[in-house]
Amino acid sequence: MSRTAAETHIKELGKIFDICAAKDGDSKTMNYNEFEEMINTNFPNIAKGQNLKEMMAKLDKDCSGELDKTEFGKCIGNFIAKC
Ligand SMILES: [Ca+2]
Ligand SMILES: [Ca+2]
Repeated sequence: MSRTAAETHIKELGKIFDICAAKDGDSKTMNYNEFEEMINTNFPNIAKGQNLKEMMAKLDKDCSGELDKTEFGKCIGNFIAKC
């Protein structure tokens, strides 16, 4: 069965994480600089006017200082809720 449009979009979002998180050589987690660049490059309209530091702090559930893919998923979930 070929991939649906929805599945393709989900896959693309995962790819965005992989590409942005890999900037510092560790593609498993996204540090603040990577997060900021990811938002500014990919979600400038949706995230407009938001405090990115606060946003990241809220998403970072395990307080590791970086976002893993699950935490990134919550970020996307928040965006969907706002759309
Ligand atoms: Ca990284
Ligand atoms: Ca984390």
